[in-house]
Amino acid sequence: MIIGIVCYPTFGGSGVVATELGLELSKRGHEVHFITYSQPVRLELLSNNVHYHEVNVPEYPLFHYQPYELALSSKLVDTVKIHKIEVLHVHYAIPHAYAAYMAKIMLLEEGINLPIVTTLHGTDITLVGSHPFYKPAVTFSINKSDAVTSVSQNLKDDTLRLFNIKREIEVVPNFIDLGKYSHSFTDCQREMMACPDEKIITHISNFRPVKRINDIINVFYNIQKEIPAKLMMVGDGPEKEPAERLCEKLGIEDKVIFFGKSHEIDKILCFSDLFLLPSESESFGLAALEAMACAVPVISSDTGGIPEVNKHGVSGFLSNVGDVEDMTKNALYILQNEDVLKTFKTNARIEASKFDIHNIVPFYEAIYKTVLNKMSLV
Ligand code: GMT
Repeated sequence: MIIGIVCYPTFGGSGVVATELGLELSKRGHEVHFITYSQPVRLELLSNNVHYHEVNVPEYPLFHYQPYELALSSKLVDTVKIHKIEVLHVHYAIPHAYAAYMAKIMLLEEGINLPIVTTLHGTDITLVGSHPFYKPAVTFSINKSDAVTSVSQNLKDDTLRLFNIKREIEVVPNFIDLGKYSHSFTDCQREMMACPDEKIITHISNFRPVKRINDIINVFYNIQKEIPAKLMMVGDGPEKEPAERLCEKLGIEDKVIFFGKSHEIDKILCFSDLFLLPSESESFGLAALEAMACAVPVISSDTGGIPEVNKHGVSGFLSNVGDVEDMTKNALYILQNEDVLKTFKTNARIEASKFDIHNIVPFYEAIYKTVLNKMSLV
């Protein structure tokens, strides 16, 4: 198949999932075209069946807001025609599903019936999409897609609760390429980060308020009072600076390393003992899954789709949002006993294997085939 993929090219989970999906589809013999405003961060290699088409939005001073949807839908029309794209998979409803529908209508005028598959990732539904400013357009775009998927059962339930959805939503969970995370790094430089007796705790995110960064610092503050430990904070975003200030205030700045954005999260995870994800809401928690794939147990909140990934008492523990004391207790339970830590590490990897890319990507292929067949009947 010739598949177009529209996504956000940044470090966010939806862009990562879209990129990994495209790369896997190309390995399975499909031709994949990424269409977005810059090359996706995990799309390092282009090849004869992986292509990238940049959407440019010319700056024009008359416009207070530059019309990205307009530029994207025009680019989609051109790219679909030139490369004979058969199915378009858009990740994140806003504005991708909306722009895709406009492209579909324009293409129909030219006799091309392009099926649109929309994948809902979470923030497009829970945090942004349900805002009254966007809700009618998001509802319309979802209902006009030829197939809709969500990355967890919880997100599907939220979507059906928050929007007036008239079509089936299929749950296709996020996935992980376990092969990528199974080699033990010869350059896993643990000693550069911590002393042998120090436990290493890690958090990776885009440091938005929804990630509850202060809870991470406070849980770590409690942990390091009981056992030697270091905290690795990976990523960047609005809550990073306040977090650095909080570490200084608590006097733990020498025990917390802020990495900023990193392309080497697998290398950081390979020396981690525990992952913290205390988010306010999280449709899936791809970062937790990536940690588990590296055999790192997860202490998380019991919110959104996280319980579908992190199994309480098996791959880690779940606590109520904001319950720093419970998270501390659970973290210490895992970290203070080497046998317990070993069991949780093994379990984390086993649970992650349920989301192996090779098991999940065929679901998307089946959806593409179904929508293509439906188009040919029209
Ligand atoms: O929250 C983020 O880190 C970014 C956000 C995004 O839009 O890329 O992530 C969402 O999609 C990911 C991939 O499906 C999910 O793993 C995240 O849980 C989800 N974030 C939220 O729901 C807050």
